[in-house]
Amino acid sequence: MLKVLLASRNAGKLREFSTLLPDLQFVLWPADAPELPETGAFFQDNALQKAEGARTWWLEHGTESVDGVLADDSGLCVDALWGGPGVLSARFAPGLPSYADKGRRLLAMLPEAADRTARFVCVLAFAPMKGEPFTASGAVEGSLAFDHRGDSGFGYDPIFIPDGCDRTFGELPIETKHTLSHRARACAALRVRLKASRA
Ligand code: ITT
Repeated sequence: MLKVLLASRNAGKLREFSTLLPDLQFVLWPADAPELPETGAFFQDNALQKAEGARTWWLEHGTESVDGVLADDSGLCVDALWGGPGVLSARFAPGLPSYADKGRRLLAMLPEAADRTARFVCVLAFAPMKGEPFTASGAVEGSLAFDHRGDSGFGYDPIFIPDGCDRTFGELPIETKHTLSHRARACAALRVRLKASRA
């Protein structure tokens, strides 16, 4: 079983990875480790920056040996906002305390007749302790709800309705999210890459 350092502090992502990648043994990013910079313009840049930054830090400060480092950069891209908040999803409306408030603020930015199409995007970067990092990505198409609905999942789940459903990710069972989410698709692609790299 691969032992992997998970370079994320997002509790929602951590919960999902333990279900989506059951064949990996995770070591959590320590509470006293530094914030990982994510200064890129694209999800891919940020995912690689986090994975490589965490690998460098772990090589010097790590308390146990791991096979590699996994990082996730993801976000909600809204067509009427020219793809925003996108890579800035975690930094959107920084003055608002909760994701419920951020979600409502995002919905309020859309004029009533606006195109509501949107997608969640996830790019995973895996940096082996020895060797070149690689990425795997996934997306799920959908639309923005008119209200904040449901409290399942995390982040912007309560305002996003995946195509083919009439409920938000906040209302759908987590098992349904795991069959079609951006992160589920990225994890499926990652498993294929990991398998190929070990063959
Ligand atoms: P780490 O960098 O420590 O992993 P982060 O929360 O800063 O945590 P990102 O920079 O990748 O992570 O930001 C992701 C943003 O997109 C954040 O606001 C999430 O709430 C949101 N997001 C990503 N995936 C999501 C999902 O499956 N459901 C709801 N919101 C999601």
